[in-house]
Amino acid sequence: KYFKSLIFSLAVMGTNSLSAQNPIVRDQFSADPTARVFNGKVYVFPSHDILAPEGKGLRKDWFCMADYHVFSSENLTDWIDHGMIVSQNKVAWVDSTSYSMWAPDCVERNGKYYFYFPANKKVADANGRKGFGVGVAVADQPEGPYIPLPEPIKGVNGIDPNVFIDKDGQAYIYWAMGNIVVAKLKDNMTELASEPQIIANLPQKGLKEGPFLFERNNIYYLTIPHVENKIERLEYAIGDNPMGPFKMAGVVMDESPVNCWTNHQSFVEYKGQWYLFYHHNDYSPKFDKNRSIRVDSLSFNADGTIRKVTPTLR
Ligand code: FUB
Repeated sequence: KYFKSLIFSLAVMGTNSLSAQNPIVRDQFSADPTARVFNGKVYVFPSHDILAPEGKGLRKDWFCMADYHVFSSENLTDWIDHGMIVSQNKVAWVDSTSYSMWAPDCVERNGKYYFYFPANKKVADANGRKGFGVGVAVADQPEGPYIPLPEPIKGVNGIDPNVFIDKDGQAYIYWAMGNIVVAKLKDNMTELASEPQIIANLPQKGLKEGPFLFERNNIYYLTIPHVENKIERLEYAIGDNPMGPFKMAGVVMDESPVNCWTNHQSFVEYKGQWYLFYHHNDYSPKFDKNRSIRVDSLSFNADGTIRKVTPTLR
């Protein structure tokens, strides 16, 4: 389970500037990385891309994901794969023939770890909706074991959950379904405390997935992939409230120059340095649904705007 990135190296290039040899997971495909700092270590919760198994009636040209692993590191060089934490076969509400375990998140509250994941539902809800729901699995440690709740979160129909706990203790959940949606979470972290609302003032087109919100110096950054011409560009909007309104503020990372349709981001501060986690199809140049997670350092201008990150692509 323990592996060392072969040529992952960190080279100091100036104040607060590091470049890394990527990707960071090399023995399996991984995507949609959410990085969190728990107990002095960085934990990364990615999706786990696989090739569609034969004989299951699955599209060969689409995303295929059956489970999640979690990885941790104390130095961003040596990574431990803690193994599978949640699988589609073990979640009561998930259609285990769908291979649809897309981008997840994990947060800690009062010593419990809440892992949020989207997947296709087995049965339609009271409103007749099947589609994607968002489930929660709970653990006492970031590595697990995680116990999935028997039902998805009521009122959340969509993909790519992201949870943010503000300084006053209020938790928010963001997700995507046509638009970017936000709602407050109850303290139990598993039920909505407010009606879902579409985040106002964002571009009308091209925001389909992957919201990730973080706060720095009282600025709330809503980061998001934006697609205008087939390939996603990582952008961000800023505001002074977790529910918005937000104002689009710039680009964090340009579109892939070599045709990876998706990108998906998370931001974390670790030992005084900020990092952007994202993905690219490093090990699958001809099939961009088999991706690999990456990390690069990130910095801010004095006014709080984000300096664009150039990916350390090979
Ligand atoms: O990994 C499947 C989907 O692709 C994610 O949910 C999106 O964010 C995109 O990365």
